[in-house]
Amino acid sequence: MNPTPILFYGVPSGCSFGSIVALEWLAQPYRLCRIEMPAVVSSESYRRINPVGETPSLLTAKGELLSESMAILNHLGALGIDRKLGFTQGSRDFDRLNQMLGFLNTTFFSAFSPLWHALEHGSAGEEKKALTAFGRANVRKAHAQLEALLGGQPWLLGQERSLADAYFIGIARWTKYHEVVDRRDYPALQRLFEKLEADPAVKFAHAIEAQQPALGAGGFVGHIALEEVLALP
Ligand SMILES: N[C@@H](CCC(=O)N[C@@H](CS)C(=O)NCC(=O)O)C(=O)O
Repeated sequence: MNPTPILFYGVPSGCSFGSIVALEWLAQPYRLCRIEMPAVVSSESYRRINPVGETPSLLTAKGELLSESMAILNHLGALGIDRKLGFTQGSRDFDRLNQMLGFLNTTFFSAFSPLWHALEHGSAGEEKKALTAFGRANVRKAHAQLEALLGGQPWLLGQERSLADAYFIGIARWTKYHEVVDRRDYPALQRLFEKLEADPAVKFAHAIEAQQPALGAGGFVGHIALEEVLALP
């Protein structure tokens, strides 16, 4: 039994960043378990948490394992309906959130896949050139599409900050990692990015990843090692 949820987040620069931000916005007690990629995420030990060998994963308050960002974000959203972190299934807001999360999880996230592959699998020569060109074109296209979806709105869903913004910021920073696209060519996205970077929960998530002192909103009750989680009754 594990009454405090545990988020397994990946470093460096995992897409689990968005789930950390979401937990901070939810402001209910949670713990974090740091997973190094690719060494630990692909280990037999971690595969007991997530057989796919990816982060994020969540051990919920009911002691159930959940993986996939969309599932985790929706789980957290359901716990935060009263504070508008999530919405009732079947409502227009729920549908709009899911639509945006779907775009981010498939088109926006996947656009970077060729670049990650080239980086992590030591591609060289013609293969690296092709992957990089493909990735760059994908990332540019996804940025143009998201810029159009955002329109003149302050946040991805409109007037209010949502889980989509939390997930966006964890992926959007990859442009720097891969030195691809100048976000200033997408002014609405750049404004959103800057606004989110100033958010205390985003600052907290950066500090956690960098193993710096992190000032949270009060929900974070500390780290737990993977071995300790696996030994939980
Ligand atoms: N479909 C999964 C994808 C998760 C995923 O690809 N996570 C990456 C980090 S962003 C990972 O764990 N990669 C393992 C590795 O790099 O070895 C989701 O949306 O949560």
